Amino acid sequence: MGVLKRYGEYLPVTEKTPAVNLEEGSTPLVNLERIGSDLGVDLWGKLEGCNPSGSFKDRGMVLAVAKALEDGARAIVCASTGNTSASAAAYAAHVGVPCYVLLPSGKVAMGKLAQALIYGAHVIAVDGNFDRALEMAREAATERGFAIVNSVNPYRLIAQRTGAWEICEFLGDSPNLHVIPVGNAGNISAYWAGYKEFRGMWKIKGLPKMMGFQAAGAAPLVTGEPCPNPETVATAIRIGNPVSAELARSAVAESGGEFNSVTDEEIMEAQKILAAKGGIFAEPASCATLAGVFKLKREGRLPEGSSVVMILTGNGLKDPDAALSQVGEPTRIGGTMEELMEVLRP
Ligand code: AN7
Repeated sequence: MGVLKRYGEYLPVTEKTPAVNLEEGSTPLVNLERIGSDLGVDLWGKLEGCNPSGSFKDRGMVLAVAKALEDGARAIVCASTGNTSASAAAYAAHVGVPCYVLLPSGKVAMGKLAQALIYGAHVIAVDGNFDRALEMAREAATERGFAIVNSVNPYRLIAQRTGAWEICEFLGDSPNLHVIPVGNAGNISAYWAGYKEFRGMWKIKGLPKMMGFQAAGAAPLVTGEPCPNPETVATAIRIGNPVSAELARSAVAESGGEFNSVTDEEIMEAQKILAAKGGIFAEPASCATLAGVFKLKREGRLPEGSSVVMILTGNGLKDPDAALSQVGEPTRIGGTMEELMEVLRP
């Protein structure tokens, strides 16, 4: 029913806030039995790729855009590795407000670029990485009086907490481990706040350990210092200087969790396994979660029987190039039944 409608009473929504709604949120939480039983855990995937623009960004964007409208903003602006721009462009189009998006040139997955363009945003390709594009977007917002809808906008993280509430409502408790990809570090911070708040309001017993996974080539929270030239196949999390680093550090420390990194090879292998043994096609950044769970298992640090929720942040269809680069070709045949029978072997 949309995040503002389902959770409006727990969000900063007033009678003046426009009821923006693309039916975001309420995403499936799927039990991944085949993969989980191999690992000896109760493994769940939260399918954030089922949101209207195909990523978790819609949860927070709906409130950020509603508040921008309420405040009379003339336009919205963001920098993005792809998903924020797709989401901002979608909501801007839905409500009819101009949208400017700054993207690191050549480093955004094809589906996300197509989304921003088809939704009618002004798309600006910046010769620089995401971190630089974000600095520029922030300055431009101040200069022009536009609403910035990156996660420096507090409404984004406030509404992203709803993901944690949905998980707790569905499971009847929090999971033991919350496994999540980390880029700009907003989502892990929002989930932690969400779990703590849910415990206060609805009296669940536990809180999860927050396990944040970064790509090895863009892992500032693992190394402890900004990464000037982030590089990874998981372009969504190709971020060297996370805005919400401090909040994320507290989330991990308070929960007794950790930051860790996974290589591009591990990410792509996990993407294949999630698809071929789970029936879920998630984009590479999202698959840092399963790669991380495998890593914990290899290191003997995945407690037997624990409940593990992975936040599968974005839809695999956004980045078909990444998937195609690691699978074989279709089996080609002419149009005869003989040839078909030849290849239909068990
Ligand atoms: C699929 O779109 O930063 O740690 O500009 O698209 O909250 O930043 C995307 C981030 C994980 C990391 N998974 O979340 C952007 C952008 C996917 C993402 C992340 C992103 P944060």
